[in-house]
Amino acid sequence: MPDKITIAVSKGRIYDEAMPLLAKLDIVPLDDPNKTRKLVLETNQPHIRLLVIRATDVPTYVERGAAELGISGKDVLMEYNGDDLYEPIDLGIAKCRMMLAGLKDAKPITGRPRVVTKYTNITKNYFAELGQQVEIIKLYGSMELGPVLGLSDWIVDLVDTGNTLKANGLVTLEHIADISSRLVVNKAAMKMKNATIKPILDQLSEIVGK
Ligand code: PRT
Ligand code: MG
Repeated sequence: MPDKITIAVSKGRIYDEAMPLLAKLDIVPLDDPNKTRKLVLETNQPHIRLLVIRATDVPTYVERGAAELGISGKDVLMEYNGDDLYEPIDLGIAKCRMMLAGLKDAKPITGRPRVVTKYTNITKNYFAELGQQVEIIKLYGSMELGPVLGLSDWIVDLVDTGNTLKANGLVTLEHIADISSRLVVNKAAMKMKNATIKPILDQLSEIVGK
């Protein structure tokens, strides 16, 4: 009997890009999260189910063992301070960059630069390494508005095409990190359910070429 496995994944771009990978392992959900209100999706494999949750909650579920596996953006993992998680595979999906950005026609900054972001830990660590004093202001969305409305000098956010920045008169200033989604594994489950988890890891590594 294979062990029961729960895979935590967020709806949206990660789900959309992860499902083709799982399909190559013959793991296919029986419901479409965009068409059902179910948060737990059975798959064609009776011992495997998907948990569809907020992106920022994936590490919490996996670290605490509520899910054995998860698929999570590197941005979320960098921001999350956990150590009971293995991060064995870069799946190479949902790629983007973590960037520092500011107004295209910015006035010179006087005093400590103010930075709006939802990634306060990443931002704090980034500027600490540079030895630069900044004031970090937490927002939960629409970070681009910070500099436009004079709330901040800079923003730290994810950038893909750059269209969102451009539409708001912002330009990138510094590259902080390359982002993609990673497979994460609960440490205890890695030992206890190794017979079931190891083949999944091996197949995924092979598929993504790592
Ligand atoms: O939507 P919800 O609030 O539930 O959660 P979420 O916004 O975290 O989920 P989702 O699905 O939007 O993003 C989940 C993950 O996708 C992130 O954690 C990243 O790892 C990854 N990802 C990849 C991105 C992007 N690319 C991306 N471009 N997440 C967000 N964006 C946003 C960015 O924040 C900005 O607002 O898209 C905008 C920029 O895009 P461009 O193309 O205009 O540059
Ligand atoms: Mg979103």
